[in-house]
Amino acid sequence: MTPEHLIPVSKQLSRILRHRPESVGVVLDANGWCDVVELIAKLAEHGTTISLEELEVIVATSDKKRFSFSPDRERIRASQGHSVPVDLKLREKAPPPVLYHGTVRRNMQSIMKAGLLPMNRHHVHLSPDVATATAVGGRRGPPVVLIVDTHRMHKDGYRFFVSENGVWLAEVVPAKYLRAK
Ligand code: HQG
Repeated sequence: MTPEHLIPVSKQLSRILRHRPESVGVVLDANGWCDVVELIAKLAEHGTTISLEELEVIVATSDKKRFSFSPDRERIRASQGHSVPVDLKLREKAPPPVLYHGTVRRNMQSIMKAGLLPMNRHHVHLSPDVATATAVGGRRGPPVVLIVDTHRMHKDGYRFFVSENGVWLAEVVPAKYLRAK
């Protein structure tokens, strides 16, 4: 678990590395990587003082392994969840027979009509089990869990990807593959 005092920094890192690098003046390369030294310097300029050791603690303890270092440890990136255009070189993989998606009731009418769409992110995020989907949906209110017939989707030619931190991703999920749990 990420130490309590580093959680706000971890959330700020998610925001910077997935959505708003320009908010602190860092640049992500085509694959989403950001120079570690530059990141620490820019964070300091914007009022967040963090050491390399603390950054390493955040990366190592993030419950969902949200971030990773490059092999030479000179760069850092978010493993998934981006809204900025980056190519994560995701691995395409055959999915398990079912996956789950956690959402909230107010989205249901639109989802059952249009299917699951990536909205602001690059992909639709799917969970491997009901507990995870319940937690994802629960971020926004009383959760509703959908069962995705990934077996049939895959057979019908839809592609699935897994991020470095084990999140299942799809480009879309048409409504006919969804049913409420
Ligand atoms: C909904 C967190 C209306 C969708 C989580 C969701 C996850 C639609 C919202 C990860 C829709 C998008 C991703 C449609 C989809 N009509 N609503 N047609 N299609 N939606 O945050 O899956 O902690 O982009 O149901 O744990 O909630 O940030 O996706 O409610 O793993 O690492 O539109 O983010 O991880 O919301 O969450 P999001 P998500 P982190």
